[in-house]
Amino acid sequence: MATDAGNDARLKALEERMAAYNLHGQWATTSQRPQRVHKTNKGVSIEPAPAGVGHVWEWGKMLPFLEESLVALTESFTARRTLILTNPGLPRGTTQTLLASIQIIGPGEIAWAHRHTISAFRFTIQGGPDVSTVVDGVPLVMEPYDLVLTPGWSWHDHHNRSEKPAIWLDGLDVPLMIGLNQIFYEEYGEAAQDVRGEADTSASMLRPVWLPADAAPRAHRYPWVDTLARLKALAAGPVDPREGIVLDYVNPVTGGSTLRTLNCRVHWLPPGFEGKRHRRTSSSMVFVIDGEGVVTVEDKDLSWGKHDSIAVPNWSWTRWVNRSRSEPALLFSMTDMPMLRAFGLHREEIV
Ligand code: 1HN
Repeated sequence: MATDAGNDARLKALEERMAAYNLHGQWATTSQRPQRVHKTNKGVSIEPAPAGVGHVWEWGKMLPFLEESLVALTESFTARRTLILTNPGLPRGTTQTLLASIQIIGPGEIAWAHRHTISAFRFTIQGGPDVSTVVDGVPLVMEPYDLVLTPGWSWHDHHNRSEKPAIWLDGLDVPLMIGLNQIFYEEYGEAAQDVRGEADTSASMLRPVWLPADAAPRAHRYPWVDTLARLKALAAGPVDPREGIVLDYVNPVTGGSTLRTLNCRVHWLPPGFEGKRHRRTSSSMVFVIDGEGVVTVEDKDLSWGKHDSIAVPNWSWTRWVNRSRSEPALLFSMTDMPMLRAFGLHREEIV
């Protein structure tokens, strides 16, 4: 902005008097946002800079912490014994909108019933027929790699009736809810809910008439046997050049994204797969079900292996490679695409 010296003094005096009245000229604001400013021949052009960095949490390093937390925090009661994957480039959260954590509960333990406006899911790592989450009275079994939804404001308590610790990945929209200042939280008042429904997943397709048609997505379980069978059936077919064979976990009630704010996907990278470089305005967190490879995030090559967790920030150039020449790699991911799509903000570039 061009001003002469005389006007400068006048403008400065005006700004000071305005500031005393809680007013600030837009011309004088400096951005606190992570952003990249480009000067083109037409003028200034701004794009977001990725918030946080690409990062891998290795399973082999995480497991000892988890096991020690089981001894150090003998009972979790109303809290959760869950280790939050905090992005080294952010004050909180795994990405700017998503939070992932790894939770462990001991044999015979209950993580007490509560509900919150935060939407969440559990992706089982170590589970079985005697591990479950009760969601709004409906018990959902957690076999390895089953996905279980705990939609915003649904009551949920976790149970381990097996002989060994149960472990799963929690995925939640915590940073977004904090940013919007929309956190409501309530304890049930008892450790566990009464079981009201059948474990049958079709229960989530039967909606009580007193709930509005667009009621929040209900309790639901996606058994891994079904997911794997679907992946295998499609494995010989066409492959997405960025991420191999990709399946969305569709919400059975809305037909839309897995939860209102976040989406879950499963990916099959064929042996030797070398994905195309791409970037999206959404951010994601990826959990390695099986396999090994490299993901390049911006200018960093990050190696990953079985059960590692990976943060991929928004608008960062990303490239997936399956290092094995003989085995596919299987990835589970969550993204904040539904939040962005709701406001028409989802963009993507591929090279
Ligand atoms: C939470 O309520 C659970 O219900 C898990 O199991 C992880 C991380 C942050 C905030 C609340 C749960 C969580 C959480």
